[in-house]
Amino acid sequence: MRSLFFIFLAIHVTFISCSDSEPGMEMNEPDPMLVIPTLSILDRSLLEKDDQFDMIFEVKLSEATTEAITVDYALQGLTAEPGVDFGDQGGSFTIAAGDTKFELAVPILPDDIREVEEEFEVVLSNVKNATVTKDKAIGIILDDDDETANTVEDGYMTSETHYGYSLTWGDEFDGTSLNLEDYNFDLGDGCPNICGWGNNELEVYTDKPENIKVADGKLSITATKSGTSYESAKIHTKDKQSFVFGRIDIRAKLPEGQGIWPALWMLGQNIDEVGWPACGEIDIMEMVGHTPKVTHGTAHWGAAGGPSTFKGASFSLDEKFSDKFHVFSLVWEMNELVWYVDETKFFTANLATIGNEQWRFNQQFYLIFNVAVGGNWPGSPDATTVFPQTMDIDYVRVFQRT
Ligand SMILES: [Ca+2]
Ligand SMILES: [Ca+2]
Ligand SMILES: [Ca+2]
Repeated sequence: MRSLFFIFLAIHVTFISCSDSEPGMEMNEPDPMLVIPTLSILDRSLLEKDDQFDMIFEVKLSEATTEAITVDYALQGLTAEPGVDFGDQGGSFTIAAGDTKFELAVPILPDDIREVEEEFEVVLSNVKNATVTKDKAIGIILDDDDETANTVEDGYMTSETHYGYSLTWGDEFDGTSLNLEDYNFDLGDGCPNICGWGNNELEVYTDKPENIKVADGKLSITATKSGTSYESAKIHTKDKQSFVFGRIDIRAKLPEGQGIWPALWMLGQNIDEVGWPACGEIDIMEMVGHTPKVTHGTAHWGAAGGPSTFKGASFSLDEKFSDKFHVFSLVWEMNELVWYVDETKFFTANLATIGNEQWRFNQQFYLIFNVAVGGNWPGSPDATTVFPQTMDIDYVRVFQRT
């Protein structure tokens, strides 16, 4: 409203000045009073550091003008917490007449906790004497802390709450049996529909306590060997618990050895309608047991019937994933998947890198936990493989943005 009034005033002044001088002389010269620049604020991404510092957001004008430009701004926590991760004051600022930019400083507050990357938003409003082309900027705080503060005796531990999220569903495995309101078993060897579970795997899945149990606050899935046959377990939450977007934390200690293939993964809830891999697959964690210090995160997609196209990355530790618990996290937004181990980011898949036609990940997915034996990727167990082999899961927590 006020800028409209200003334009009206400027035109009025021009009109009067024209009438007071020679016609045609000043009409060709731009009147500086008429310049209404466009204003934008740029996104910013910086390491957290150990001491407080200012994250500088550049506010740019398309050109200088003779009027000062005043702007109000507010800071909003998305996954970064106001007053904890960044200074939470808003306010106003002025771009002096003749200047084309302003540096807006937002204090970034340090801590010693390892975290996933955190976001806040700078929102501009009530801009006078400029039109606005971009009135919001995302500030990303990249973590630079080591794992020490988040490490307990048996491994890495994530917080029970995350700012900007609420817990949608989870399982701490504090009972004495699997809650069948949340999970289904896959049983057998996959035959006749998908013998070897699509990968020429060797195991037969059971629901026997030797292969799957809930005790001591953990879900344990154990691969066993009897003669030349192998038994293990596989559970999933299809039609019972499915999700779209959020942060998923799974704390697990992995098995190891040639031919052992633990996985914490997801499939599109629409798999029965569209088939695999058209439904999409998100492998939050896979490991092949002959490389026990390396896990993998992967996204798969493709036409029904396969083969799948995929993109992923691996994450390596100095120690074996079977030594201690680690937390495998997926931070999943519209058009973006980000994989973490112990809150260290190691892979991002997004619309830009996978492509709009191929993106299957803006829909409901369900969770799957299993330990396979043998198969195309790891190959068969050999004389070095020790049985039984167990994957312990301490918790699975699904958080969604509030
Ligand atoms: Ca922080
Ligand atoms: Ca930190
Ligand atoms: Ca637990």
